Amino acid sequence: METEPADSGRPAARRRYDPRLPAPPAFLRRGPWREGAFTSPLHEPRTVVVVGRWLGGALLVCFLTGLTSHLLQDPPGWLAPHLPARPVNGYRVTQGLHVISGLAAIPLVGAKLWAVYPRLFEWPPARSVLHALERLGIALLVAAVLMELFTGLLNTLQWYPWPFPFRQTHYWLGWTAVGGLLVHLSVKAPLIAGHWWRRAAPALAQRRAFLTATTAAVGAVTLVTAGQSVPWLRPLDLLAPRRPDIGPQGLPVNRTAAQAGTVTVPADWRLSVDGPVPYRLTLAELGELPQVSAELPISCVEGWSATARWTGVRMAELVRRAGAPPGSAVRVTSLEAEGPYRVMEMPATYVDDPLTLLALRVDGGVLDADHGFPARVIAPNRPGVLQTKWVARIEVIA
Ligand SMILES: Nc1nc2c(c(=O)[nH]1)N[C@H]1C(S)=C(S)[C@@H](COP(=O)(O)O)O[C@H]1N2
Ligand SMILES: [Mo]
Repeated sequence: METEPADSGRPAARRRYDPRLPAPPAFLRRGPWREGAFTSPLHEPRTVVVVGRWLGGALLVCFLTGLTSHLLQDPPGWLAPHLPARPVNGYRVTQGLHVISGLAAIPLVGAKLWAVYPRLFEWPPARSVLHALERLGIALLVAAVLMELFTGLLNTLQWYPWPFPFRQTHYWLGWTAVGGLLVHLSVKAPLIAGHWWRRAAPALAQRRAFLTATTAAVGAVTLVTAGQSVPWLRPLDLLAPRRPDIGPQGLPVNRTAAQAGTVTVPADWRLSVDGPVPYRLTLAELGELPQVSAELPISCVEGWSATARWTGVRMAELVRRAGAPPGSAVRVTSLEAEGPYRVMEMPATYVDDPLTLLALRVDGGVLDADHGFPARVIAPNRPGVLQTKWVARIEVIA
């Protein structure tokens, strides 16, 4: 083990205050402001850079997959017609990565903040206007990242204990964090470059232990939660809020029929299809149309995903029977009285995909009430929130 040269006999008890700058007033030199308040040798740039690289990687993956999710769920008008219905598991993978990288970032942010927190008690608090702005920027960055991780974690628990809308807030805070991160990286670029390579810093046994512990924490968090979206990690899925195989018909439910207030489907239920040639069908009549089966996942924005074998009528077939040409988009309305997922619009790429179904059955059985009986939408590469349950009406809109 190497130690840094130290006159006190203690490794790396660095001088707190720059002798060229005004010292803090005597009454302040207590607690975290006293000389020698921080004794760990790990409050140093190499440790910060190594943890920062991992954290930066996790945040980058989290941001890009989050952006993907946002665009798939709520695309601007110009983008909607270009969203791809393939790969079938695309959204499952990106959303799985979003939650995995976000959870991994939690221990990483803890390690990173611990390594740098003595800087909070720097003296003087700001050396110049520019320095004050930089510190303000870091405060904003830290606040945005912590809020993102906190709201995202609670979202996976389906817990929304705040008055603001989750998705928009999470989206704009994501941009705030990325903006703050880019400024931070450019300001710190020389420092980062100077400590990027191992040879630039003295080897420290404590650093190695700290980095190993951080890696272990990230590994543990990932292993006990990733099973909610990665099938072969399912047996280890101890801490994730969902086991993707627990629920009616072996599939989880995000919002039950009771929660949605549609427990009873009217006895005279008919599917209405509106297009150039509108028509209505009973469940029995729907069952007489050509039935198609497809292996498709439900990938919830809240982090879990599960694949099932769905059987029903192709959306394209229903639209064709209404006299609409290929390339038509539809609006689907649920029996549900109210709720953010009652009405859903589906661009033509999904409508035309041969795997997009109005499903009547799952894994061989009639749909459970909680999975959307009598009929639900299931389409490839789409967020779970758009897989509308308890369908009442399909309208051709373009
Ligand atoms: N009408 C309606 N459809 C809905 C929902 C809803 O609340 N209302 N929840 C959606 C969400 S968020 C998900 S993840 C999937 C879950 O489907 P499952 O409950 O069959 O697993 O259904 C979607 N379809
Ligand atoms: Mo969901």
